[in-house]
Amino acid sequence: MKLIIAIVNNEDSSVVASALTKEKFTVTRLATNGGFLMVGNTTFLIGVEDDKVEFAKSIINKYSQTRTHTVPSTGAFGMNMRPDEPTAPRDVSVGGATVFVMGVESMDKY
Ligand code: 2BA
Repeated sequence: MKLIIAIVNNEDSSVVASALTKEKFTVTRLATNGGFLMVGNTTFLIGVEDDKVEFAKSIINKYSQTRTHTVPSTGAFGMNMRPDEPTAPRDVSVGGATVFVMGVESMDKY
């Protein structure tokens, strides 16, 4: 068994969750924040049998889009923690999803 940890843009999270549950995957959604942009995203925890990992990843990939996020010139972001040193606005590419796959030693439900 594997645990998929998938970080998905909030704008894609509902459609990703729907597509996964439609295919009988069980998912947990966590409300998370990126450390760089410090904006909300969604982290999915998905426990899957080994032979279903690629199928789950293909669904996440299908519904997760790449977007451009403009970082303003203030210092309130991870890239520039000093408000007295403003930087020029810049565009950052975000996503699609960032996906980790981890081995699971055991899974129990009590
Ligand atoms: P954030 O940390 O807010 O990062 C948003 C986007 O900013 C990233 O998009 C990347 O293009 C850029 N970025 C992040 N850290 C950077 C840095 N130190 N210098 C320059 N640019 C940087 P994605 O790579 O698509 O990541 C989207 C979100 O996925 C991230 O939000 C974070 O929440 C998560 N993530 C990505 N890679 C991760 C990793 N290795 N470990 C844990 N979380 C990760």
